Amino acid sequence: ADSDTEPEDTDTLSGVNSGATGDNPIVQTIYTADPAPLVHNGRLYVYTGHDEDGSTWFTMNDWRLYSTTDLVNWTDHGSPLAYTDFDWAVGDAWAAQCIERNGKFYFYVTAARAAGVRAIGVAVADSPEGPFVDPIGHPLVTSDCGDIDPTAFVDDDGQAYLYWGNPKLCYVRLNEDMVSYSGSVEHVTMNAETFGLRTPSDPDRPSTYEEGPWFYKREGKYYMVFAAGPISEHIGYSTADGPTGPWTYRGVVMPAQGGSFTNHPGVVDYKGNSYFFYHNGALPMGGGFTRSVAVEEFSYNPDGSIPSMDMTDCDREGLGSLNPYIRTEAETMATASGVETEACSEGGMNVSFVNDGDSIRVIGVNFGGGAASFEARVASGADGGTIALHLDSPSGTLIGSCTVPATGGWQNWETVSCAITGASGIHDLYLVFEGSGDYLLNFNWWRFDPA
Ligand code: FUB
Repeated sequence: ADSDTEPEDTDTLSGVNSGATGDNPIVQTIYTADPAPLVHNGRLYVYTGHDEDGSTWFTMNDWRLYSTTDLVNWTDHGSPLAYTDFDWAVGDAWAAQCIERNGKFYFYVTAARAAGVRAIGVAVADSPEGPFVDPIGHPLVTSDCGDIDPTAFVDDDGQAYLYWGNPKLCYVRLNEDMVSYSGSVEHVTMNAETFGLRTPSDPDRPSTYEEGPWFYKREGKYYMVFAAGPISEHIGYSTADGPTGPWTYRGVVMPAQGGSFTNHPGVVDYKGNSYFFYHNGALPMGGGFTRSVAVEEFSYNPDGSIPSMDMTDCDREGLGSLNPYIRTEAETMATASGVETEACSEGGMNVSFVNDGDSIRVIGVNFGGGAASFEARVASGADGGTIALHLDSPSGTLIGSCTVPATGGWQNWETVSCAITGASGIHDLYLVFEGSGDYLLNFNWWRFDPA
């Protein structure tokens, strides 16, 4: 990120970000999979896997992190962890979940310990954004369960559980340190009653359970939401009165849809609503190995059951509006057309690989009584360009135009400003990039000043 030459723009080559219109997928700059939501300090974080562009297998090298406070604008936090952070791992940064206990964040991951041989690892950090380190230097669990897809939960009595597995569903009781366990690996009973009748039957899979368990407790009931087969996967769920079962199959949460033969659930409550995260192949060039994370809002039925949901590219109502008079990271966006992100030398991420006509949409910007000026933190190793600010559509009312000069390097940051007229009330803000040449500018953050 601190080089003065832009590396190859691989995402544009594969077409990943040529523009989605709805609020799903929530990430439109890279392919993401296996969502794992976590609420901390009033923010909703979503950890994801990362399908490499052009993958023809689950080629995944790192995990990614995004966060929101309104469910429409997502901030890109980059990669908090990669398989290379585990000395013992050789690849396969597959499904993971991060949970908090006593102010520490425990990131349970799938990674390969030898080619095609996977294990469950753990990394720990003092913040949800990392940096995460492997505190034990070896896999946390290896077993005969098919060691992928960990999900962890700390019960009200302080006992923590780690479930995982494909084709089996297994669990261990984690110790209070969260990085070791006591007792043996337990195998969960799988049959039609516990995890659903599989049709057609499969000698290796006595129920619909495939993989991707998501374990949590709500109003005294334990939930196991999981990817179910046969392939293409749908999402099913079971419930139990205790943390280790016995489990009772409850039905389908999401049918097989969306152009990816896998799916992977993540369920969370945030600001009084319930959200179901999953993945599909909805982005351009998307499919089974180039997936994208999406989310649906839902309400539990009065008896605690989960309704069945379809995948949508919905236009969600934002939970509140965005204050443009405090600094907003440029990598906070509802929809991204053409742009990418990369690590920024000033910290966090910046928007990168910006071409003429690319744009970012930020939903629900509350200009209040009016804005007088706009500031942007920018860099350009080329000739720069213009950030044109439009309301409500990429060609809507033009409220200002900010010129970005050449700054002598893609990470040589300068703050530029321009006058604003005609911005008051709540609008979607489109930041439209204009200029000539291959790449125009990089963009770290922006802020308006009130009139
Ligand atoms: O993303 C790689 C694997 O695909 C995950 O571990 C599974 O849950 C499936 O989504």
